[in-house]
Amino acid sequence: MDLRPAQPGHTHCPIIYALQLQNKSLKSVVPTTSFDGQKPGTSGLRKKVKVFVQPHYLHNFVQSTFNALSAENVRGATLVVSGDGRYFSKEAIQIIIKMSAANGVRRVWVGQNGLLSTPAVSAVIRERTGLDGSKATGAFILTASHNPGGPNEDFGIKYNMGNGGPAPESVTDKIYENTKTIQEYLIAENLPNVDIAVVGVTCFTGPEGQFDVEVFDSASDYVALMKSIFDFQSIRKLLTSPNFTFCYDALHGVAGAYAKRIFVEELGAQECSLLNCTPKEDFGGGHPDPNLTYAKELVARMGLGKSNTGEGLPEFGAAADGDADRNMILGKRFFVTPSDSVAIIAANAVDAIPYFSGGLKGVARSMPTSAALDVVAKKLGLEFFEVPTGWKFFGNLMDAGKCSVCGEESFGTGSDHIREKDGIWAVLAWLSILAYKNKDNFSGQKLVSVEDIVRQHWAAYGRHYYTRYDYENVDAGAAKELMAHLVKLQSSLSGVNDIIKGVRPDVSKVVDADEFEYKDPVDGSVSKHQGIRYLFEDGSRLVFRLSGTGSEGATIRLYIEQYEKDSSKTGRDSQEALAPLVEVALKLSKMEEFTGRSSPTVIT
Ligand code: VG1
Ligand code: CO
Repeated sequence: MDLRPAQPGHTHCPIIYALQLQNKSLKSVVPTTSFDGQKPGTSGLRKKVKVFVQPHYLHNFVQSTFNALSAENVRGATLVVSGDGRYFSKEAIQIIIKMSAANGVRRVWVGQNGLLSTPAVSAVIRERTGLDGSKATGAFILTASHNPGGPNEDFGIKYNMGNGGPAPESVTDKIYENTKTIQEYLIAENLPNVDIAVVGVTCFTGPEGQFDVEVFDSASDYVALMKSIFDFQSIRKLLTSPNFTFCYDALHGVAGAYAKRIFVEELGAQECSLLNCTPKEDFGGGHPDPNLTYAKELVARMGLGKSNTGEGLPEFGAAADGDADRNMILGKRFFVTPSDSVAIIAANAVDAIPYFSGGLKGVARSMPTSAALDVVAKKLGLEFFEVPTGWKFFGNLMDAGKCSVCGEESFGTGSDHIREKDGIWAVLAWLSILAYKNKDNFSGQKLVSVEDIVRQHWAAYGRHYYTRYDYENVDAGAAKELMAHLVKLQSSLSGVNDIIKGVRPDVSKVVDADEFEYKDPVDGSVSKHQGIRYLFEDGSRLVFRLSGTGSEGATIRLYIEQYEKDSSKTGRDSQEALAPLVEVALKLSKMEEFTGRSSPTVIT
């Protein structure tokens, strides 16, 4: 082996080395047998680490993915491989590098230390040009998102396409079919491990020809993209204004790698505004899910906890999940529901965010997300789409130029700047709105607050009271039975309305009930069984879905929504306003009877 500086032309970057193997590395064809249950869910394959570390388990899934892609996306291709840094990522990256070499991939790009947030991967696929002028064709993202990490917790992997978005169902279905019949995989076992802690290019003579691994800075491409979207100067003015205080909690996920660069270095926030911003393999033992239950420290800091003195609370708080595609937005003692958040961003985007100054192309939400966005779309005359849960459905609309801003109730918000939801983008969007609303008021006594913005929005558009009940790790058979029961009930609406009248005569009546089915307006593909809906005369909705991201048992999600147009009634406590509908939902579904649970695991 000889270690020498990279070729001329790369010398402007001082830390690049090319490691040339004198002997070509060999390709092994390893016989294997299939594993059950390698079906990608809402967002990739997620299982316990103990499952992933079984011999051949990861290999089978990676080879099944290569075999599902068209030849030009493998042979000679450039792949991004990185993730949220959770336990087992480092080992998985080396395995995928060796399998890529054996499958004829030309180069693999890895974020330093294997870290890239999900939105940063999307940005890298779309925006980055390699040192030799190459562009990425796809990515393996190593994350189980908001699920905990560590030797006894979850690992995950998903494939993203050349547009930067998650593989569509046509591809994930093919991957799953391949996992059922796989008999062998290819790997260059004697390819040395690459040091992913050091930025630089390593060149190998792989079994299929030249093969390079480039390790690059995890944040630069993403930071550059954010600077092209937002007015950093006006956000900086807000963040450095003496009246404004800020707090960001990365829950020890990969968002920490971006928060310091963007909020502190670029925008002038104080370092002490960052909480849990060192990425950890086990997320510090926590559940990296940005909601009122799991983001405990932030919730307490923002005065939403039980023991709060109300002294010196920050004006604005936000949190991210493990892979930094989710966001929770908080004001002082105030929670913004994600469904309201996307509606408010859409309503203010053109004024407050330079990227949208030419107008919005259209907006979209996932089916269970509240209809707050629908009202904005109607008022602004924007094209509107309702898609199934999971970000992959937004991608086609965006590629076709039909959608600028979109969101999900599950703390996911984003735009067509990439093809994933984007946690830090959402925070920058909110800071932009705050900066815009306060532009003539920075030195004033009191800033326009997050709460003011939300209340003004309700006054103008009405309020969608909204809550979600999650029943985690329920017996899978019981969950299926509950869903089957709900579908059966739908055959007689008068029967449904009799039950409702018996439980809560003050609740409006069901006028329609179905299982949500989606026909993609761009490619015509149809997705069935995307959630059970009960639609009420007054615009209220109950939705039931089984989660597609859990790793054990089943998770039942119950989404509850009620619209209030009367601006004198938009200030109620949401759990109190929704109590009658909740009661109806639990009775209709026989929740306790089927699951044995008298209360949900998490309420958001
Ligand atoms: C959940 C959310 C969904 C989101 C998905 C991936 O899926 O409900 O809205 O797109 O997670 O987000 P499910 O099938 O469990 O309801 V992430 O941040 O986990 O990639
Ligand atoms: Co996530």
